[in-house]
Parts: sequence; structure tokens; C-alpha cells
Amino acid sequence: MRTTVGIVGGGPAGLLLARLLHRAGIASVVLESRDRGYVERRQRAGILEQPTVDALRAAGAGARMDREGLVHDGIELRFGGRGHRIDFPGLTGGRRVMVYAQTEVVKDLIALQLAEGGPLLFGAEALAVTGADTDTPAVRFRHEGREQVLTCDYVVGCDGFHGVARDAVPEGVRTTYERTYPYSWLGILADAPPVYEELVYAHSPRGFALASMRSTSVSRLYLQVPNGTDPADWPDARIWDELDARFALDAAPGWRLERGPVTAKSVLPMRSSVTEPMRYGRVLLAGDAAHIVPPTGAKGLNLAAADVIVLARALAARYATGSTELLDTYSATALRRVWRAEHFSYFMTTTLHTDPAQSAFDTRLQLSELDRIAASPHAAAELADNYTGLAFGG
Ligand code: RFL
Ligand code: PHB
Repeated sequence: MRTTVGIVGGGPAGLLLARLLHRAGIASVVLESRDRGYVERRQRAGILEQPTVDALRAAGAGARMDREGLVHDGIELRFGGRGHRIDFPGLTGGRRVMVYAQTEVVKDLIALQLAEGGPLLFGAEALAVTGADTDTPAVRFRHEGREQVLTCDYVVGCDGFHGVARDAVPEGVRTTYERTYPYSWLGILADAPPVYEELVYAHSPRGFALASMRSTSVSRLYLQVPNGTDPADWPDARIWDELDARFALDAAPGWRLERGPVTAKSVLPMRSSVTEPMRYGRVLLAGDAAHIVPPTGAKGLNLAAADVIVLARALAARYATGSTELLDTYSATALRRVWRAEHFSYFMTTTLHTDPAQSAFDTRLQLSELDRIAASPHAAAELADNYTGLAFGG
């Protein structure tokens, strides 16, 4: 098999890249190890920042998002028993976010790719990416029980944190920067209408909690739990009781969340990681294959989108003019945004969670920081600017 751009991984990064290349008239093949149903049902992100929304629209993939997505103009920070709203458009000159689940973005992009784009192979597991430093990099993969080779002009690794493409960058060239956190999230999906109109991020003496949503009838809720937590130790009633305690407001004693059937429950570890560089020869990395963030800042999916937007422009320039200048600067350009999002995600995580080893002094510092954000438009604007998505080049 031969194509122009071989894309390893059919998550949001790989699918959006394939779509953008198709619009630019560049052929690609997407290899995805899982089956379609699995990829479409995998529960993950829920928030699209403004640049991601704009990019999906520009790629002709925004129609259902604009019909069914929920536009949010802010979030609430809840701490010290009180709520404080952060108004996004007012603080950012008009930027907002969209609640539209990753599952839906992926479904939309898969449908478009199958209808209009190049080959998208499910059940096609990449085994290795070879020849990064040659003019014909290739992906060795297994599909329908047979080993095959896809030879390309460029290979893009969009195969997530556990993928194989990263290994095409030799050990001596590659550096990984990492941080782990001493807590995880227990996440549930519940058939219960969200009680709040916007997301609520709660700092509490019992740990962090987040109230998000998937629609006007489905809630997505998270609790900080110790690493190694077994979801079986958290029957539904215990989860709801703990959520009630962490979202408690002084002004509304005895208040409770609206409960409903829990349809999914899982524990997610938290990690920050960046692998540099994001390009070696003719192999490029994008999305979780190159970097991950803890989910508190809602940045993972958005960073994946940002990478492939930059990369699609670089490949389009390469095939329109022959110039590799933008490809040569891809890693440096992408990494500037990556590190900003890494910092923001780290900041949101460490400001809102309770480290089991933290002292009363540390807690006072967190509350002082949150107070500052609640009281100062300058501090709030910094949060809003990062949350809603920095402009490209910003
Ligand atoms: P993905 O989505 O992991 O896709 C990689 C794809 O590659 C496939 N694959 C392979 N295919 C072929 N051969 C191989 N050898 C392969 N190895 C792997 C996999 O099957 C998969 O389909 O990476 P991508 O495309 O870079 O997208 C990244 C996002 O999925 C991720 O960053 C976000 O989900 C992170 N994230 C969030 N991001 C946000 O922007 N906003 C959020 O609100 C948000 N919430 C979250 C999140 C991630 C979470 N989890 C589970 C980690 C909430 C959670 C709970
Ligand atoms: C989600 O809805 O899954 C979600 C929302 C905001 C976050 C993380 C996850 O910060």
C-alpha cells in the first residue's frame, strides 16, 4: 500500500488531520487498531475550546455540533462554601466554550471520512513505524490477520499515549518530561439532568469535585479519589453522598444533587507528560502520542486539535509550494502551545485538588489563589484566556 500521509490512530487527532488533509487535496490512510464501535463509545473529553469549535466548523464538521452542542459562557469555581462565576466572553473579548462530547466529535469525523475521505481502516494495528530518516517512511501493521506495509511520504503518529509511533524517534534524540499526581478521578455518567447550567469546579476540605454534563439530560461527574482506588468500593449512593458533601454551599444547607441511574463508572489516573521533539525526519507526532495533561483544565482534546491544525497547514504548504519550512518548525510551534497548556492544566489541578501530603499552609495558599481569581478581573482573565483557548500564535 502507498499513500501520501500515513496516519496512525483514528482518535480525534488522526481523524481531524485526515479531514483537513482531504480538504487540502492531500491523500491519506488512517490505521486504527480498535473497531468503530469502541472508538465511538470511548468516554473522554467534554469541552471544546473556541479555536477547536472554529476549526471543526471550517473543516465542514460542525453542523451537528452547532445543533446539539451547548454553548457555555463561563464556569463556577466553588470553594470555602461559596460559588464564584468566571464570565468568559466578558473577560476574553467574546470567547466561549462548547459542551460537545469527544464521542460525538469522533462520530461526526468518522462519518465524514467514510463518506468523502480516504481509507480509514478499523482493526488495523500499527506494529512499528520505520524509515523516519528516509524519503519513504512506512508503517508495518496487521489487518484482518495479515501483516502489511503502508509506505508514505510522511507518517503522522496520532496513536495516543500508549501508541508505537513515538518509538520512531530514536532514544538518543527523544526526551520525555513527566509528572504524576498523588490522586485520581472517579468519573461517572448518570441519567440525571445537570443541576447547574455551567460546569462547577469545587475545592473542598474533602477533595476536588467537578460537575460537568453531556447534554441537558445526562450528567458527567468526577470526584478526586486516592490512586489505586477500586470503583467497586464506590457504590452509587456513596458517590452521590460524597458529591453532595463536596459541592455543599453555606447558603443552601441540606441541598442535594439530583440523582439518577449511573450508566458508567471508572477511575482515571492523572499524569502530565511531554515528549520532545514532535518530529523526527518524516515522522511527526500529534495529540496524546506526544503529550498528555491531567483533565482538570479540559485541554487534552483541544491540544490534539491544535497540533493537527498546525500540521495540516504545514503539509498543505509543502504540497502547494514544495517548501518544508512549516514542517521544519512544526515541533517548535506546537510545543509552545503544548507547554502553555501543560502549565495551565498543572495549575488547575494543583490549585483545586488536595494533595494527601499537603499542610494547612498549602491549603491556605490554594484558597488565597482562588480568592484572588474570584476578586480580580486580571487574575480571572488569565484563567478565562487559557480555558477558552489561546489564539494561534498566542
Ligand atoms: P486518542 O484519543 O487516545 O486516540 C489514539 C487512537 O490511536 C489508536 N491506537 C492505534 N491505532 C493503530 N495502531 C496502534 N498501534 C495504535 N495504538 C493506539 C487508539 O485506539 C486511539 O483510537 O488520542 P488523540 O487523538 O491524540 O486525542 C486525545 C484525546 O483523546 C485526549 O487528549 C482527551 O480525551 C483528554 N481529555 C480531555 N480533553 C479535553 O480537551 N477536554 C476534556 O474535557 C477532557 N476530558 C480527557 C477528559 C481524557 C480523559 N481520559 C479518559 C484520559 C476526560 C477524561 C476522563
Ligand atoms: C468532562 O465533561 O468530561 C470534563 C469537563 C471539564 C474538565 C474535564 C472533563 O475539566
